[in-house]
Amino acid sequence: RDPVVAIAGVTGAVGREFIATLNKRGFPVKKLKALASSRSAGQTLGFRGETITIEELREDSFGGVDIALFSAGSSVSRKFSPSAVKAGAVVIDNSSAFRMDPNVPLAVPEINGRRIAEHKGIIAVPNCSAITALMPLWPIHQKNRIKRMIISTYQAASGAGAAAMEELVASTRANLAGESFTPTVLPHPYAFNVFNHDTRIDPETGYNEEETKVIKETHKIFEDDRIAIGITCVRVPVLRAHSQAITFECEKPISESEVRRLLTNAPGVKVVDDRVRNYFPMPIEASGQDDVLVGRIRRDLSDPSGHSISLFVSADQLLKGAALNAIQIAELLPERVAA
Ligand code: 11C
Repeated sequence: RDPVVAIAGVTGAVGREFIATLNKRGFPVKKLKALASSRSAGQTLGFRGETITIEELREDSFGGVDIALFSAGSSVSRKFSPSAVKAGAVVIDNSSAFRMDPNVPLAVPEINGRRIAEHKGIIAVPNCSAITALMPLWPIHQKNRIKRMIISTYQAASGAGAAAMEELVASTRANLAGESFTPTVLPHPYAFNVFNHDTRIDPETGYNEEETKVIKETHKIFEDDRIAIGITCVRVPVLRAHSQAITFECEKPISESEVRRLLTNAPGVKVVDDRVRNYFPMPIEASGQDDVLVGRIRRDLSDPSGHSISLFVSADQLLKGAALNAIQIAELLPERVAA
């Protein structure tokens, strides 16, 4: 039978994309439960011709729910996921709450979809910067182990939520009108600016939490703790797609044409690499697309040994970085596949 699906955090930027993605992929839903904080309870939303009233997320919200999609931050996931699991639901969690738990699969279907069947009630969606980097790196890593990678991110407002997206628009408008604007969501002025990712910096290492997450999650997803990773994560004034400059070093020599061939055949990846037209991945084009765009495929000239390649990547943070990856996981649940 078709599953009863609950969305916790339905009014957030990812929550809205859960609904759009369920519809776009024709995911069968017997009944949708829309859950959010008490602030949004009582509001309504349309789903497949029905009007659904948003209910307050509570411990007893999950009776009869088969699949619970969570995207309301890690403290909400920590508080309410156990009740969902106890009620018999499979939780697909977009937060960082359970990602490093050895009992929780950290899944990108194109990379380690086979891990989904091992779940014990919770499956975690990786951090969006990790998904964006690993989608194009995986097909290469399978053929020629990547032993080192250096990533610089250009992260969009959507990663900090719907309120940050609104702050980017409002602060840009104010800036253009010559008015002052005091940020309340992000720690620094956002319009016409670039700043260090807005997570806590480890005072010892100098790395922000986003960077640390990408390192740890890459090791878990690729099941290879020896990969050396250098990373710098910053926020740029873009609405919803993350970009990254990536340089990686393989164990054996690798050519540009081999990388282009592997990426052309990779599921969920689209090569956009036109040197004549100077046309490469751009967040404005990645926005709204399911595929991770990859281009600027070229030799890393700092490594004359021919083991290293550089890339530029853009992917919709709200789709492959979050909602789409979660729904792809739901599509592969053994409970569903068997039904
Ligand atoms: C950002 N990647 O762009 C973050 C958002 O670990 O799930 C998601 C944080 C996480 O700020």
